[in-house]
Amino acid sequence: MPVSKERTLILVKPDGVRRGLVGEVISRVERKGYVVTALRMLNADRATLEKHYEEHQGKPFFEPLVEFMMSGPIVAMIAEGERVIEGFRSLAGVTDPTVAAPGSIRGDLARDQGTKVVQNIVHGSDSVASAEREIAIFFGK
Ligand code: DAT
Ligand code: MG
Repeated sequence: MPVSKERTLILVKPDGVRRGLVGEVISRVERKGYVVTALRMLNADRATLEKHYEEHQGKPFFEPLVEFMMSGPIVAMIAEGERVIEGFRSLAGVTDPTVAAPGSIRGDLARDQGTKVVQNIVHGSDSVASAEREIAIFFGK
């Protein structure tokens, strides 16, 4: 694999699956030119989610976040391409869907629901180290 080629972990969260947006997310990833190389639907357990979100342990939204992520099935995928980590974060938009740019997944498809945890359709890894760690959690080594 050339050094510039990256992998990222994308999750369609329970709100995205419930609303039938799995295809929409995959479509945006593919239309941008990234390649989906692995895909699975699962009901994530608490241990998996606490590991995935370990950087947020102790924050007030941590428990609501884990509960939300356990509230229904999620879809995990690996996407590949040059600078895909940064590229998918850009496709997703900023964390707060109220102000995420129109044209982004969160900006177009999500909004504040008045819940303790922000519900924003997708997760995307934020660095090479996070991507490799998160891919191992959902897909093994
Ligand atoms: P991102 O998913 O954009 O990388 P993050 O890693 O900071 O954001 O947080 C993980 C998720 O937790 C995020 O997608 C939505 C939720 N969240 C983050 N900050 C929050 C806050 N201040 N209040 C409520 N939920 C929050
Ligand atoms: Mg994050």
